[in-house]
Amino acid sequence: MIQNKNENDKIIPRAAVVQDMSGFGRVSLTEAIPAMSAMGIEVCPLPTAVLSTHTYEFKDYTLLDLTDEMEKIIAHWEEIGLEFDAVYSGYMSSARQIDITKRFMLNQKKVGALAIVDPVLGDNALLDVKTVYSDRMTELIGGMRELCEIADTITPNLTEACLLLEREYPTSPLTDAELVEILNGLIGLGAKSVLITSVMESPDTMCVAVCDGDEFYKIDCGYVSRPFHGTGDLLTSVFTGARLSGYSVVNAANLAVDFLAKAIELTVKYPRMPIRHGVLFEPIIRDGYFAEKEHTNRIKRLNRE
Ligand code: PXL
Repeated sequence: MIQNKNENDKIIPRAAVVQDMSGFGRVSLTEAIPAMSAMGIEVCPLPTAVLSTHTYEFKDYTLLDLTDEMEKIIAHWEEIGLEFDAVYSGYMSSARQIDITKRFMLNQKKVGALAIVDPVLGDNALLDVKTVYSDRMTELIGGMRELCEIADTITPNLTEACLLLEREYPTSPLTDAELVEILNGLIGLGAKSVLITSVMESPDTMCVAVCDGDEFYKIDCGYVSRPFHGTGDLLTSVFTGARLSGYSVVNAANLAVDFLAKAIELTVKYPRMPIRHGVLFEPIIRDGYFAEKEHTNRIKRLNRE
């Protein structure tokens, strides 16, 4: 029953973000909330779990699973008739969480919400047989494929793209033709558009590959030879914020990549900052990045032949 119709009198776009809240380390909600709020989006967190830190290079972190609570939160939101302009999902710890998220997304899609899925499964070519073929991983990969089926946009990194398509992780930089093949494979899972992150174009250039319908692009990331943690969550957060602000898929991807490039440029000025602390994005927001009218255009067309 709708208790108060005004609940849906939106002045700015409203997004539900289905992710964990990791207290320290800059991932998931601690990135999505500040970044998207700074873009003028109302962010409504649907927390999947509360952790003391994220799980990369931290031992003995605490984790409170909120799967049961997710169902109650959704039930209350539905009871008050809340409608979202986007539902955006990221890291998920079980097939049941994915299933709950899928049902919520499908309901919100009926009222016009964009469904944006970051199929978080792993990174850095983490394709060793034991991890990939564990029961849990098989379940997660299957669940993520189902989410990809109903998504408007998916944003896997190259490792996740290979897991979703059951492809070997490439041992050398991909040609444009190979990239088109992988993008088409992912589109085949059901999404309308795809962003693949962490794609090596040559030994020292990295890009985000984009497919929107039958248009293919590469967005130049620059390249720094060390890992950065939590960047996938920031990228999808800014992408979602930009889509809700009226940007096309490729322009939203460009904004997200450019924002990350600025955060990485600042982070590398502090070489003693541990990788697990993530990237310094807060000063970029403080300095008004999203209020600037012009951002660097990093878009190149992908050669389809
Ligand atoms: O998407 C990154 C991420 C999110 N949430 C948790 C994580 C990680 C990556 O390490 O551990 C809890």
